[in-house]
Amino acid sequence: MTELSPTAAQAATQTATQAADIRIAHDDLADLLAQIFERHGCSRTVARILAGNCAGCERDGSFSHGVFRIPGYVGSLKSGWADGKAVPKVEEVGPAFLRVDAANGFAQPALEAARPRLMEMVRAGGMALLAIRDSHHFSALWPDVEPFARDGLVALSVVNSFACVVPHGGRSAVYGTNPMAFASPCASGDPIVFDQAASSMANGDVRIAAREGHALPPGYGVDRDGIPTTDPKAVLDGGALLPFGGHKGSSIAFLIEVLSAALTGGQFSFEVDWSAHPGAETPRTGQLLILIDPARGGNAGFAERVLTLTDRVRAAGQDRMPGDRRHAHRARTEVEGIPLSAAKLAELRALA
Ligand code: NDP
Ligand code: PYC
Repeated sequence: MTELSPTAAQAATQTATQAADIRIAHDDLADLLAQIFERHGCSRTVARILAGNCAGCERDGSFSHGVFRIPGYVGSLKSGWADGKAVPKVEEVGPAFLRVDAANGFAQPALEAARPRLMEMVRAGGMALLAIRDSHHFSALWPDVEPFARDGLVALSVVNSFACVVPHGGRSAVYGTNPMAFASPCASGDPIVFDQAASSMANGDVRIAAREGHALPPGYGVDRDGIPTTDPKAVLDGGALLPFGGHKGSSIAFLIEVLSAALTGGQFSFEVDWSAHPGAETPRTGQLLILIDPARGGNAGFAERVLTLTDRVRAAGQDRMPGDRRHAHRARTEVEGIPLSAAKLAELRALA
């Protein structure tokens, strides 16, 4: 097995581009995916939101959460685990605090339902918090935060998933891969956005590595007996990932469980039990989003200040900022189309 290098996302970009037989425009892909979601039980509104989100991941080279995820969405819908017709219930519980009961639906429609009032709150009060519960988040997190930064806001979001990560020094999986995404306006143009799992890598990338026959880097996972392994299949088959950065990543994973589940009223990752729903893959948990209007910080030049910082980081030798790869991928696929293999397109058409 060849080892994944240098990051899972870059390796996947290479593989996807090499395997591409066709190029498809973002809107055409979104239309096709919306047909799949509708066919498998989503309302038109939910189908369009999930399709746009998933096509956006494929467009940006977020392959661990692009079309690769469609069978998992379909599995959750067909098995009755997730409700594609759920109507989110938005409740205002304070001047800057919105709560949404996603009613066993997807997290992205819950965010869309809350968005107008959330924007009014942050414009009026300088900040706003959104707590989503009983929701399924099966995607990258950057699509949730990046649009807010394009509107001049700072955004931070966390979501928990399903138990597949051992706590530092632990023997059994407790945490999900638990991503955190942060977005900030930056005077150079595109916002600065990072979106990263609290685990050594995303579960989706482990699955892609298993499919492609790549070994994981050492120190990323353990097998079902808790023995360190670089075999992605051993990690998936009863094994687990480690948190990134030892005890520090473990504490971040803990924080994300507290904010996404305890605070919102959602389930902890270790409480997700889809055993009665064969084929289900979307974790039923919760999500927290915090928005801040940086103009309230008293610095009218906030975006310039962020640019000053990123310039210094680049000058110090960091060859790219988070989001650079994705934004470059987006710029390229908007011109050339999104690369897809003929086999994947046929699979999607069959599902539609
Ligand atoms: P990566 O490690 O691939 O990337 C994490 C972040 O670091 C990205 O913002 C990336 O930017 C940036 N980055 C990567 N390499 C560099 C570098 N050399 N210099 C500077 N920045 C860099 O992500 P993960 O594997 O941790 O997560 C992958 C995806 O999986 C995320 O989108 C996450 O939301 C998703 N996920 C979703 C879960 C869910 O429950 N819904 C659970 C876990 C993960 P860039 O994007 O430009 O490469
Ligand atoms: O890739 O780790 C992951 C993941 C979990 C839930 C959705 N994506």
